[in-house]
Amino acid sequence: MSRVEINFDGIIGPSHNYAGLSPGNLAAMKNRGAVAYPRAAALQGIAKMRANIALGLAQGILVPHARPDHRWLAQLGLTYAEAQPHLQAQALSASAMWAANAATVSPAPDTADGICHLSPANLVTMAHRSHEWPETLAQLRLAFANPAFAVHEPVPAPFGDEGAANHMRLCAAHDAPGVEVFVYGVSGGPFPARQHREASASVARHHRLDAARTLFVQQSEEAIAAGAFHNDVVAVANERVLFAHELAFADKGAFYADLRRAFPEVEIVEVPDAEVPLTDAITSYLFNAQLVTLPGGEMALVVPEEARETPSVWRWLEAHVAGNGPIRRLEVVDVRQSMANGGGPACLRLRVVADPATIDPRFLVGHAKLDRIAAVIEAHWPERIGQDEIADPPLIARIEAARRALLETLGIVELIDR
Ligand code: SUG
Repeated sequence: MSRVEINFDGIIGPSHNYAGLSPGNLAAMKNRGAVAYPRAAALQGIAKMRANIALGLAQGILVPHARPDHRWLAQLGLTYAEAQPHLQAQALSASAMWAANAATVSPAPDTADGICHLSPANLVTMAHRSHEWPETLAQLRLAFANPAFAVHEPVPAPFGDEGAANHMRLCAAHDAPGVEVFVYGVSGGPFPARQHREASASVARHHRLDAARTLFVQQSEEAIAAGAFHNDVVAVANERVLFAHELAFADKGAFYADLRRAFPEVEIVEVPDAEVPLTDAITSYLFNAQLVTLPGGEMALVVPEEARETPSVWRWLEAHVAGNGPIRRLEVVDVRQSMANGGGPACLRLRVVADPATIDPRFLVGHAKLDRIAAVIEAHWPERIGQDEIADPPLIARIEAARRALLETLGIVELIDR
């Protein structure tokens, strides 16, 4: 058996639109009301997956959720036609694309029972995301049905859990025991803290993690106030490397000391605020990059185009790669449609370390399957959605038919009538 890191990307759904639903997410609020291009968005996501495959990485998918979410509206006693515009937007959101918020994953080498644990995030802080978990749970139960995995129920409300976006794992190699770091927020500034410490602690207990190799770390209020609504906007880890902004954590001295104690091999690459101001880091999504280990053992950073366009960020990256830092290669991807809603390359993927043979093959992709998915997107995804169109019955019918066509193509028929 060989365990590898697999990136499961959320396929960008046919209802992708800009409704401005996430206070604290500066990009999403700035683009509220803009026209969205779901077809182009989804094809950008496919191109990102292809770039990862070309790097020699294993790739998986999670599929768009049923939108509008009629089950959720029914719980509110509404049909889509009856719902007010803000509830229509919340029911229609394609936010499940950001798979880093789908679940928290603890790979088998970290857990007491030697199986990989997954807990779907409840996402209770934002109404439009709070109804994602039932379908996420259904997808995880299909994809990870093998006894090599344990799929849990989400943490109960009101403890907010936003999944892997606030979780980092450091290890000598993906298949070796790791130190898991849970980053939580404490509200204080103008925006909500979406990850609660109680939720992180609950996930760690369910995942049967070793307390000596589990850290709970507070995100800095400054970072949340500057628009880092998830830790993965200001920090990312891969194997022995922690790559973080200087202002990411509330008490970085204590955190770094605890981390070095738990994992002496750690290499901390910290970006000073004087070189890359927090605002540049957040608008460029420098840290919302995929830090990946290539088959040859060296690390690459998959960054969005916006990182190349932000002078302070690109200067820092070029200097790092020219020096002898751990990031040896930069891969630039265009995910602008997702970025405009605050979702960068790392938001779009959920990392799972596992033997691919234990995963339902319908959720794994290579180029040939991506060709088939891209053909469905080209044929069925709406070209554009304006906010003044989200009540239109023909648009809704098209969105629903598009998802059905994709699930039929992938043979994931269990989810069609969700
Ligand atoms: O939860 N945007 C998402 C972006 C999630 C990014 N994920 C990570 N950082 N891992 C959010 O704020 C905007 C949708 C809208 O406003 O229509 C949105 O939900």
